[in-house]
Amino acid sequence: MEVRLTEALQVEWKGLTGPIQFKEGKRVQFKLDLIKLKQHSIVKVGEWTPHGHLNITEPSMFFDSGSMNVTLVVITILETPYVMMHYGKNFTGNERFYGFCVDILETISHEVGFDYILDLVPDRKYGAKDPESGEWNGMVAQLMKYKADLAVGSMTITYARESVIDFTKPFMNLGISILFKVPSSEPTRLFSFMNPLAIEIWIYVLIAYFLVSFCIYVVGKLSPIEWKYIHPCDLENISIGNQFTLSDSFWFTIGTLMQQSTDIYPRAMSTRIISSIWGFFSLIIVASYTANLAAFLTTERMINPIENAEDLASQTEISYGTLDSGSTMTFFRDSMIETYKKMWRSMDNKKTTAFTSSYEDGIKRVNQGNYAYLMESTMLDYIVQRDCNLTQIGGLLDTKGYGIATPKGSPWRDKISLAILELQEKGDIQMLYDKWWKNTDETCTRRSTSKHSKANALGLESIGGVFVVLMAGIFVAAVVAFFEFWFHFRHLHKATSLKTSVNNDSIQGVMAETEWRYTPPTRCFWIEIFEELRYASWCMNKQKRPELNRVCSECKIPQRQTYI
Ligand code: CWD
Repeated sequence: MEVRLTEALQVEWKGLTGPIQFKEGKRVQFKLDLIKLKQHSIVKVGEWTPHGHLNITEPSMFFDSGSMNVTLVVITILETPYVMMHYGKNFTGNERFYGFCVDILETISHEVGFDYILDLVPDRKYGAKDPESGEWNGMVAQLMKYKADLAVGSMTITYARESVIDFTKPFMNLGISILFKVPSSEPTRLFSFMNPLAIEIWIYVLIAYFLVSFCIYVVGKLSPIEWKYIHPCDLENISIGNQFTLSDSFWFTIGTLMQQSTDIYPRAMSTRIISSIWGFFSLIIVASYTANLAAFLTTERMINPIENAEDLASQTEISYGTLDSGSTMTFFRDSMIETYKKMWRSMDNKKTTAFTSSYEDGIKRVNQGNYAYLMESTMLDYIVQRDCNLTQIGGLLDTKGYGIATPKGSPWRDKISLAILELQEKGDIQMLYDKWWKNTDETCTRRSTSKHSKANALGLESIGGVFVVLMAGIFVAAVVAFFEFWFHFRHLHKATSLKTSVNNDSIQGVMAETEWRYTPPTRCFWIEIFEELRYASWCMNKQKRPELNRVCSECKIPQRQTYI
């Protein structure tokens, strides 16, 4: 053995377990293994060093009983129907407790093989971390301090908790939802008949009515077929009139909309197109209105001021809150979603009123009105099945599960997780759920929900297409009217040109003396068309249509023609 003695009373040599050093008479640089005797072996469970002191590397070894006759300390919290309590002298120890979670615990204890002492958590809290001090409270703190082996109840598995304690596999899945008072039914109003269509549809129908009436008036004016002789037998009196006067156009469209016929019958292709499209439009609007009116009359409409969390966040009239120091509260506190952040700010500002110490307080406040309670859906289901004045609003804001909590590294976690999976697969947990949620006499009978109106005012998204069809129809009719006008005018122009040239021969004979020569029309056509359009748009109906007395400066022909 080689022993080296250095200055300052230091000695160092290599032993069987490695280097051995002494400094100033004390041993330095060494490590002690902490071992545990198991049934068949010795297991290293930690180590001790002069600097780091004790470091337990296998904490689970300290929990492993190795025997079946172990009694675990289980803490819980009262929460109907998970854990409830019998009060009175007749009930002592575990007998005091009953409920869904108590049944699960009992079943698991038989499966896994342990006894337990069930007791309530002293501060009656599930457990939340104080953001300032970093301290935990409730059942989580009890487990962290190893004051209990298990925490059983409606304990939500969360990320923050999972970092300080362990959870088994979830035995129930849930999410946060909104508990609110059942909305009152809407009072009947004098103008309820307007409800089937949204207000913007009424406005658009009115606009469409004016537009179509005006279009039919203009198209009627343009279309030559709509002009007819007022006195067809009086050859001396060549008066022509148009059946689509402004007032008649309005009368014709309202008649069609009201599904009544009028004595005006469109004769031109263009006016027929526009009339058919308006007829189709009227049919759809009237049919939709009638069908939706029936739905509105046969169902009871409910006034629901809020429909989801966004509605809650965007108003200030209805206050809302959660259970204090629970996972619902921490969900809003830690959320990164803008709506939930906003809700948290609102709740945090009204700390004293927003948070309740028990969910019963929350329900009481909801029943008083103007308050929404954000709570876990499983509990919410239980409540709404029993209190017909309360209802769930919207869906779930998140999804999570309830698990049984253990201290970090507890050997019971995996065993209980296995037992939970087995109970789930066998359907035992579902049976327990039915027992505590459904098979009781406390459930209330709700009025048939089919009576509650699902009828909504028809909006642009439902019948907006018919307006598009109408616009397309007006466009087509306008194009057709233009062609009708064009072809008729060309025909007319040709006829008058022919007549003029015949006349010109004789005029030229007369004019030859005055040395005037007729020049064939060039820009005359466009001036004529302009004149004709002006006549069509300004001519008041049932007036004697003036004979065209166009003195066309371009053509230099004094014309006096009768427009037939
Ligand atoms: N908890 C909660 O935060 N909200 C609720 O509505 C109910 Cl019923 C309970 C507590 C939660 N389960 C937790 O573990 O913190």
